[in-house]
Amino acid sequence: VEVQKVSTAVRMLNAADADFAMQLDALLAWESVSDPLVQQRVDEILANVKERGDAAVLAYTAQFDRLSKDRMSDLEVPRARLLQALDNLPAKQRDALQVAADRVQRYHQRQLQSSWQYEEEDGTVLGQKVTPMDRVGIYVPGGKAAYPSSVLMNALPAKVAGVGEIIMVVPTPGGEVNELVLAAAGLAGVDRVFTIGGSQAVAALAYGTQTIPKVDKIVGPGNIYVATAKRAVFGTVGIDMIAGPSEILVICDGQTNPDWIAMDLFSQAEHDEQAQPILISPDLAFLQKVQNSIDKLLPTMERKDIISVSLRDRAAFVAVADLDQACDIANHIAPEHLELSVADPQVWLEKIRHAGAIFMGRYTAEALGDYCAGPNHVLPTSGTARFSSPLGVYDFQKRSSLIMFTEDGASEVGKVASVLARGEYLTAHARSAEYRIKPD
Ligand code: HSO
Ligand code: ZN
Repeated sequence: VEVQKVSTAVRMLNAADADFAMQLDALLAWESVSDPLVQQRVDEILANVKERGDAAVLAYTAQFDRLSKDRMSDLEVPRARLLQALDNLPAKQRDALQVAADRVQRYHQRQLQSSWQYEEEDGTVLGQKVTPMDRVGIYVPGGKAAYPSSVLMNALPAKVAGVGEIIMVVPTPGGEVNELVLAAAGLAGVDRVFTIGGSQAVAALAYGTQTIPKVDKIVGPGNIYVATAKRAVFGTVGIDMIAGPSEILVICDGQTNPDWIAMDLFSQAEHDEQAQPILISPDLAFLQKVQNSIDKLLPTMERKDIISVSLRDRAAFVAVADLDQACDIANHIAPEHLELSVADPQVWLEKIRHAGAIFMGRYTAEALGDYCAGPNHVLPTSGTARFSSPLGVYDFQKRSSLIMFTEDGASEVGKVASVLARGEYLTAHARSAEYRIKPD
């Protein structure tokens, strides 16, 4: 048997190198796997569920999750069972979950948008009416990737938005349920839970079946089958983002305990072999110290196998001239998580334009944000923070425009509409407006 050496030396990039930009971009490149075979399989599953409903979902669940039931209702977890799971948790876990939920709820409360109207001089009223969605679906992965914290992060913003009904799906291969996930669903106020997963669950939520109600939007992470299915049903329903592997970018002035920084990098690396931890510092000696911390700490980590692959394949230390340059690089990367582990984070915050979440100061470990700081941990990855935002209450609210003219207003604005409509040769439009123009 070959003894595998755990390679822990993180690649070192220097921002002063001529080909630094190329090296960095090569490292950032991450192809979201799109497999034509998966696509074909998913299309088939979607079509089948659309046509046959419950029967198809039951068959796929038996096939993929080794869970055979006669009726769809046997795959529903009653709300009382969720509350029982919550009750049965050790007090310490229940309390922690409760504190996290309270903090997340309080933070998201601030994101609520409200309706508004204003009146113009002639009495014309314009405005925007904000409405929550009627029903949303939350996909929760099963097995090892089942995170109760993600149940809170997906369900609570919907709850705060005032969504009428929250339907959760979670695969339970072999019938094995995760009590913490059920408890989190109970706490977050999820209305109905079905133990189904994969593309068949996405299809059931998107099209509705005899038992599973059709939702308006599907959120939550999942494997390639789930992601492919979500992409395919987009348009029939809304979806949130399609997330890539987790990323953490730490900018450090060299004055933080190197063990802390090493562990912060590990904290995202342990999610996934493809997770990306990057550390930027103007202090070369500090980078060496963090490398020493990594060498010391890695063997003690439960998930050292995953962490070491992430470190080997996707991590980097970047030596920069100063913190200004560090911020420029951070903006180029647009990381999911950015730690500003520096003396004066508010000063450097000014320079940061693209990041999913910004963790300010030496005490602010990203892990706190993953669980209980309050902001959402569903964040844009793979540079998409350039144009998108954390999951929030606004993702579960939509807007309708409001327009109300008075007789005078309709007459005046109607003249403008008439001219524009005739320019487009749309006579019905023009005449509809002209009927309401008052004769002089
Ligand atoms: N860091 C993950 C969220 C998470 N961490 C859940 C722990 N549990 C999102 O990027
Ligand atoms: Zn995490």
